[in-house]
Amino acid sequence: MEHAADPSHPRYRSLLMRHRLEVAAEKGMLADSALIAHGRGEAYDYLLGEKTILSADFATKVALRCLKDATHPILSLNGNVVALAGDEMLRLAHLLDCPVEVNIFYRTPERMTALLSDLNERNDRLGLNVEILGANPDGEIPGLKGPRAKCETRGILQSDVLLVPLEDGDRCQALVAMGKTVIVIDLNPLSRSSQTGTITIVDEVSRCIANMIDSVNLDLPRQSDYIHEEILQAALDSIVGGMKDRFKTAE
Ligand code: PTJ
Repeated sequence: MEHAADPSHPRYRSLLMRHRLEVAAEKGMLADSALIAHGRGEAYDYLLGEKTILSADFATKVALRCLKDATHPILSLNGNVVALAGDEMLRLAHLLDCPVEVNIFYRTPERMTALLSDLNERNDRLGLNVEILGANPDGEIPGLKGPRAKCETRGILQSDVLLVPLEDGDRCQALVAMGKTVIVIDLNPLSRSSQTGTITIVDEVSRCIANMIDSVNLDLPRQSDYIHEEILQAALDSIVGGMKDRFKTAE
């Protein structure tokens, strides 16, 4: 059930996202710290003007091209991502003809079951047949300790290009060290994941995936046109410049 708030309300989108998290929390899908992580994201999104900035739009298109050109692309999903953008992720995986893999930081059997069953329900409701991995973790990401290293051999382990929204910095670094192209979606341009990913999209996850779906048939820029430091700096500039613009309007 979606949120009952009026779509014309200025904070509708934000209320809708919070509601999605509340529903997911009730179903046991989320980590205890999921709402804290979301709050940090919301703060950055507010500073970015709650819109896709130009540099993020460019990074999105480069990332999409990498995913389309990959031999074994995969979309890695955690609790927050399934809650906020589960449908969009499945639609994108369908368009790319690739699997998704549930891969969570705070791993418990109960959360894995809740997330896998939520995704299976979404698949059915959307009339899609996306392969959903994560139930049989028979591999490990080298260099990481504990349950967060677990993954599937024919999923994350064999992938050459991965989409990892809201990723943990250590795991992002470990995946890059394996020689993979790691595409990060993170509203915080200063996070370790943003810094260490191969391609970073500083945007809200559901907005970013909707943009990817809309861009799937466009002529897309190449990875060689992407300059990581410039993309991150542009996001920081947008946050600072955005504030200047707000003060100008207030004068
Ligand atoms: O489901 P699990 O167990 O894998 O846990 C998921 C969370 C997100 C709780 C876990 O990975 C975590 O604690 O993440 P962090 O270290 O808080 O990092 C989350 C990053 O995502 C932060 O840099 C936030 O700014 C950013 N973020 C939060 N919400 C969004 C976001 N980025 C894009 N879109 C969002 N909606």
